[in-house]
Amino acid sequence: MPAPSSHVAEVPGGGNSAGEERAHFDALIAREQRIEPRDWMPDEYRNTLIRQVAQHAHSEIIGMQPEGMWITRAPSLRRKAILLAKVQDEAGHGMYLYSAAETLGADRADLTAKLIAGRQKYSSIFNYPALTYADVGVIGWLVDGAAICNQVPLCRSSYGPYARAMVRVCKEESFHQRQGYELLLTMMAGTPGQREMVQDAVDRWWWPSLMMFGPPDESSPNTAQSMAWGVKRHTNDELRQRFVDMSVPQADRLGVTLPDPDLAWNESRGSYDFSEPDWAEFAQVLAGNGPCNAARLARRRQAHEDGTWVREAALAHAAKRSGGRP
Ligand code: BYC
Repeated sequence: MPAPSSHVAEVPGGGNSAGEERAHFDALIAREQRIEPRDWMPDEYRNTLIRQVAQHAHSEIIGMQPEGMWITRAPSLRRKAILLAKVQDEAGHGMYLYSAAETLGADRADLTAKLIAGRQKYSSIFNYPALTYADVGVIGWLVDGAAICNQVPLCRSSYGPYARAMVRVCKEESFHQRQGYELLLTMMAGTPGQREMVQDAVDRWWWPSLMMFGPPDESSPNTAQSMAWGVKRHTNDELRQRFVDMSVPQADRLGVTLPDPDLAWNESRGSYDFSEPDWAEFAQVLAGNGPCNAARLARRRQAHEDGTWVREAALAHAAKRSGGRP
């Protein structure tokens, strides 16, 4: 189905003066219609989107690393094929998102340069190590599960190219979550040692997964404005609660214990109560001091350097085909 159009004719007042353009933008947002690359938009809106979309793209690309190292060590051909497909999907998500950032005027090479110089963020979750094959399952179940909670509402984000990219990304994330859960169900039906590996991985990934949703609402500097613009549709705490409510019955079905002694159903709220993640640890990870920050950036930097000849060859080929025209 086509996305709602933001064509000028649908909102009276779409004009050329600065005031009229601002009014047109505000009217599109108020009507929950999409902003498209051709539309005028305030610099702050553009910059917020470039910030979020670039961080999102970087997360997909850096996010290939924790699981990627298990491709050559997968326990069977079937598991290897599944994991290869998943990690390739993440690369594809990064590419859609860099393309969405380009529609805002960002330059892909510049975004990559900022990432590898440590000047742009990526999700905190990928600064934790994947220690056993059970981590592959738990990343699929919890990390992709958290990503789905966060990203399904982004399919209704006000910026058209970002929202449309999210539709395909969410379909693929759904497969990613299921393959993780299916792997864990298989391991839980295995030996006591396999069940211990799963529980250990759940203990390590639960809290970082809750941190993926960002700081608590009262200390989130960007949420209010991003919600007013329809860039975000829910606050960080709303989505975190949704994720906990979704995960508890899934943990019960698996037969694992979530590592929070205060996790309890709250009848009056119709939701689970849960403890606060360690926000001091979150701040440390964002400051570059998580267990794997240095290794993740070093690996990304190396991959970028190793790919120099490919970029040069592609550019030379494109120049030759265009006969030297820009
Ligand atoms: N990690 O005011 P706030 C995947 C930053 S990958 C790092 O709440 P906002 C997958 C935040 O950027 C999917 N930084 O900000 C791939 C801000 O810093 P700046 C990744 C974080 O933007 C491979 C500051 O803290 N998903 O699925 O309103 C394998 C204050 O925060 C984090 C996305 O990127 C964090 N966790 O909300 C498997 C989703 N949280 O920029 C799976 C798209 C916060 O002011 N992004 N910060 O310096 C979003 O929805 C929002 O940007 C956030 C943060 C909810 C993350």
